[in-house]
Amino acid sequence: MSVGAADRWRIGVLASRVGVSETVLRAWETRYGLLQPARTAAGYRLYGPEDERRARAMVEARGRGVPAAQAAAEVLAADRARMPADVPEPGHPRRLRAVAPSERAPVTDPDPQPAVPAPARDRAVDGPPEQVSDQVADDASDHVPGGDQAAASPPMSGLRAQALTAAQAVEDLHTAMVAYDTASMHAVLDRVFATVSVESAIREVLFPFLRRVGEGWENGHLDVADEHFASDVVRGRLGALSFAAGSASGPLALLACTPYESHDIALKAVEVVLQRAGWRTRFLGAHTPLESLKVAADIIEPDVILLSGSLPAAFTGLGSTVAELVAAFDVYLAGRGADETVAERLGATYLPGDPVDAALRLSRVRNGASP
Ligand code: B12
Repeated sequence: MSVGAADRWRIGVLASRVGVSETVLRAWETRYGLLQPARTAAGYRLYGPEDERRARAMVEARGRGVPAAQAAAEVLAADRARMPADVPEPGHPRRLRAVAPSERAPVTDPDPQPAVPAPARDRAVDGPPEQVSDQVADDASDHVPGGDQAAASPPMSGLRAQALTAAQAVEDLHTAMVAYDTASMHAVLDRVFATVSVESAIREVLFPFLRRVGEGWENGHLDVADEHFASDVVRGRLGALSFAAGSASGPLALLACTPYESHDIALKAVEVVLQRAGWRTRFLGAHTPLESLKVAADIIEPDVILLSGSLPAAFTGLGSTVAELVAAFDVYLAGRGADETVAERLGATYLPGDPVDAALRLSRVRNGASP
């Protein structure tokens, strides 16, 4: 049967014909290869009757309660059984190859869940992180919507009987990210932050997600645009958390990246955790000239300066201002670009560990413990 122009539809049309959202269709396409749109000259997807048939079969299977991954596998298997050998199979790898079949752990339903309203922002000042974690998990357990279980991945720490696992959340974030679906990314993050402590969310979801984005960029499966988009969502979320006032009287930390350093998300995470531990913070962010850092430090007189650098050369060629900073303030170095040797060379102190560890370690040091 030949397919004419009238039988090709944009995604919105297919969505209304089949009765699911565009987001769900995109997820079924990127995740399971269920749909095989053609492209217009301008790059828009055009779907045809075969796509509609597969989408309807998927809807029908989902209606019977079949989990999404299984439903897609059944629809695609039925198609393969019907097809002559020389016809390209549905479910072919796509440019973004968001999740290759072999990589697919048991998956959750990509159908967007209703977003759980984020709990009140004042959760950030509930108390020390260790106490917050379990409390938040308990409070949230009634509100987290269910969904298909990712039975193979362990639940996030502090999590009781909820359906959400860290691996599943990372997976869902990735699926929404490759579809440039900001709302679904925030819906996933709403669920995460409603379920575990901020510290667990950072360590078990946000960073693994960023690392996965980095791998995707490195191996060519993701575009720089994806990386920028993902970074913006994560950083925005951490920025919103760090907006909390924090303590009015705790120690004061001045946070900055070295002059050539763009990566400031980890430092933002340190800020969030420090604030939750009762610190006051001032954040100067990426590409901070050391002379400017010194100007700010002279004005606010921080108890601690934390300099962050991810790139190997982040702490080289910094000039003489470092010596002035180190002479006047308690300066710590952190990030991939820092280690004991670098810190010793600059007369500063190395702060090891991931951002959550580092922030908690800094707090302990301020309370008299050794680093
Ligand atoms: C987001 C991102 C960006 C964003 C940054 C946005 C932002 N506002 O931060 C943008 C797009 C700007 C960017 C730019 C570049 N990026 Co980039 N980027 C990333 C990505 C995907 C996530 C970074 C991140 O926040 N990770 C979260 C942190 C917590 O995880 P982590 O890096 O594994 O860090 C561990 C420890 O080192 C430690 N840690 C790291 N930083 C800090 C900081 C503090 C304070 C503390 C306490 C601990 C700590 O915590 C983690 C342990 O759990 C990573 C991939 C990855 N693996 O992380 C690449 C990555 C870091 N980028 C990389 C590169 C090469 C670049 C560019 C040079 C690319 C280019 N050619 O332009 C530029 C750098 C420009 C510059 N002058 O800095 C490489 C670095 C390789 C290397 N070591 O040299 C990575 C690893 C990607 C890759 N796989 O190759 N990037």
